[in-house]
Amino acid sequence: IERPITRALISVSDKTGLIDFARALSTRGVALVSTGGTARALGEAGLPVQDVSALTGFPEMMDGRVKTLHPKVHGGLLAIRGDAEHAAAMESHDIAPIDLLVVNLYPFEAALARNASFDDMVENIDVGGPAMIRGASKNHAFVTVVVEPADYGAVLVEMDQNGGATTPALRRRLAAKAFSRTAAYDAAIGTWLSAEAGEATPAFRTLGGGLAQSLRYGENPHQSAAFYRTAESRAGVATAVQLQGKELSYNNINDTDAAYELAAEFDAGRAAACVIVKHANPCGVAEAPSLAEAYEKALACDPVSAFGGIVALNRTLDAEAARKIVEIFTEVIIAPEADEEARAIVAAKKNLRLLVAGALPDPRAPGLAIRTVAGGFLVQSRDASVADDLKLKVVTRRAPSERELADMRFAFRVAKHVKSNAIVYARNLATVGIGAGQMSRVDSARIAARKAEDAARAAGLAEPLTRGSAVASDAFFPFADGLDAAIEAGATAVIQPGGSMRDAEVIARADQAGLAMAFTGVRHFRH
Ligand code: 93A
Repeated sequence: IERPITRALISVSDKTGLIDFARALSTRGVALVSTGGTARALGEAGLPVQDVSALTGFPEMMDGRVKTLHPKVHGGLLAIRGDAEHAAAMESHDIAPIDLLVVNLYPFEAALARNASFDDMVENIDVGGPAMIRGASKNHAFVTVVVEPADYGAVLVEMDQNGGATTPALRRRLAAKAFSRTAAYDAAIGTWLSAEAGEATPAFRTLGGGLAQSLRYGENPHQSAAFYRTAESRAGVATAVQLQGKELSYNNINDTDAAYELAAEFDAGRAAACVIVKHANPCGVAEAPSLAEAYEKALACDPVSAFGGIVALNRTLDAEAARKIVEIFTEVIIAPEADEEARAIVAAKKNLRLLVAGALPDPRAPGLAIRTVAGGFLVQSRDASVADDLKLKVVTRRAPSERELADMRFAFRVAKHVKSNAIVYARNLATVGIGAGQMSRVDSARIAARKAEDAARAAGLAEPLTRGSAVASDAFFPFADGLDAAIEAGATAVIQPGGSMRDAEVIARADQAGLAMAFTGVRHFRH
């Protein structure tokens, strides 16, 4: 049998719904105890209420900093009902049980939102409220704790159904909510004070991180920025050693990360690979027997965009590759290592940043990806699906040739790292046209083909390298028109996740054009 609620302590800053709730309690025979402002509001509404200072025998003092911090309050909340010793302590110190605690805290978050002064913020740090909430929540076996007006109704409903008592289930649920509330409240205070102290926020510390670098500015000069490391010791831009060059900027770091994560998708034991990135998208990617050849092939894809790009390699930077890379303006080179000769060649370009990461990150490793949204953030597991591991399902009458198959996997590997909608044409293990970040897939396909035409013209080729290429799409073709654009560009093989309502239509179009097409069953959206 649960004990009915006989006495409630109410101390609320947000007085929404207060009077109705207090009246309902009072009508049900619950005695009310309250702090200054709350007691005044109840009194004005004609409700019988005992002032907490009358209960404690102390006036509220120090501007209200000390009002409920007293054994008569905390003893009443924390005493184990039915325990002989606790009962004796209550008896000898004249402590009466408090069965229901109704508290909402000083509006610290609201003060933060209105940009209050430092002193104002400090005054808005509630001490007695959280102390009572913690006490009542710890003792939820007997005490009901309510930290927001939204729960007033549920308490009354249960009281009416249970002879004036709440159920253990409700008390537990409310206690859990109460601890979450004080945790969030303290986190807000901690974050605010950390910022005031010029430190990393607790959120970053929770990730085990620390400040890696204060940045001159963010994506744009009017934005402030900093670079933090997490405890995750993934090889990459955050853990790499910068051997030379200007300080890294926000955009450099972002682009270098994009480039190196893609470079790491290429097994260094199989071939040398080079990735050139601009604005976080690859503008040229290639595999070849040597890094120098891979760089040349990657550069040929889109030499216009590659100017001022980031170059990422999957093997130790050697002299031959270094000589080629320094021929055009490059912002950053990142590789697992750089040999002595290569370092000397790069040294001639004083501003060029050279980073060695020590290793390639494992593309299959688990990890988190985080991004902010207004008022919150999104967390997801890394996209750890690797092209080599995919079981391809050929859906066309014609199966791809070995060469096509190699280019298909290559193109899909790259497409994973291109902003959606992504279309990637590849031939001979090099990208020949990349369409990124368009709102329609057909636009991406057309842009990629057009870029290939431009590259061919610049190189004096008779026809664009998309002729005889494999094309990858990061997600299914919703309509056949995206495929039409690829057919027009001369692609002979297609790799895509499949799964569209119109797959049959798309497959029929591929068959009609004599294309080989395979489904991966895996989508690679990237935004
Ligand atoms: O300054 S406090 O940390 N010291 C206290 O002892 C104390 N007890 C309750 N703030 C304290 N409170 C808070 O006062 C409550 O959490 C509530 O937010 C507020 C209600 O004050 P009033 O009833 O005077 O409006």
